[in-house]
Amino acid sequence: MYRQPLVALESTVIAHGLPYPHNLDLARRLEAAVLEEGGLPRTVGVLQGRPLAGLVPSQIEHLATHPGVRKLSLRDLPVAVARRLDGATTVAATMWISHRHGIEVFATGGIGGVHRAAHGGPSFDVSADLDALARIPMVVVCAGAKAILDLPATREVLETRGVTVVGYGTDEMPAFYSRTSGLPVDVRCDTPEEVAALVRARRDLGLPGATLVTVPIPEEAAIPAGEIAPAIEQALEEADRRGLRSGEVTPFLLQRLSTLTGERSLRANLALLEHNARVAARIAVALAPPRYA
Ligand code: PSU
Ligand code: MN
Repeated sequence: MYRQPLVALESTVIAHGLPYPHNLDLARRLEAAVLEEGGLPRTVGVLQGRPLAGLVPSQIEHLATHPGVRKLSLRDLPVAVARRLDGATTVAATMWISHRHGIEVFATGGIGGVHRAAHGGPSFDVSADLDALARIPMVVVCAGAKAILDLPATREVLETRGVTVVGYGTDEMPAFYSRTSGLPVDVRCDTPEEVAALVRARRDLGLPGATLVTVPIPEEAAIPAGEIAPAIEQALEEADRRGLRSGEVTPFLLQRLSTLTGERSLRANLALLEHNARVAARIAVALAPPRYA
């Protein structure tokens, strides 16, 4: 069977990660970027209880504009299906639906991970994304884990759960807004073909779980870690004071950061998302065998 260069795109970033109209514009730009690189985009979401991989423009617009759209992680998927709800899918839920649709490559911004502890003790807020990465055999292209998280702890969990972390053109895991984190990757790849070879090896070994391709944000959009750190601290304090929990935390932090940085973090987020979509498309093309006329 001919393997198509399909690239899954998530919808939580559209519905809950970015403000309107940037979100809708970005959703369209991501699909265009995948097409330009020779890939076939498939934006994933749930509409009236149907898990779909390949939303049409009116469905994407619906997710980008309606306030009642839920953020769906794995645990929420059966609820949305049984109750015929509309929902945007997180990295974890997007992986599940894409995998069931035979899609192997997926592009996002930053994965979820281990949240920082609020008062010294453990927070136990660990994104279901990490669990999905440990169990679902896909190639997930991202700019690392979101900088609002405990990055060293997130790195440790990826190691424990057997996720191979690739540095795309780098020896260090990028830190979302910043290009470096001081944390090591498992292997560096400089071309889509090198990534494809790793993915095939993982497939042949029958290993569960993902290959996580971490791509540094484009230089011109990057924010040095020292510059973004005070804004992150402030946003975290505010989230703590408001007693935010569960899925509310990440969208609140991203939104506050955007305000606190004069939208610099928003521009960085948009730039890295588009770049990741391009890299994912190139990897999908490298994984699709050549077609003979
Ligand atoms: N990447 C972004 N912005 C986002 C996300 C990823 O650039 O908003 C979303 C993804 O859908 C990811 C989710 O799965 O944030 C993590 O949420 P939580 O920390 O609640 O698991
Ligand atoms: Mn969480």
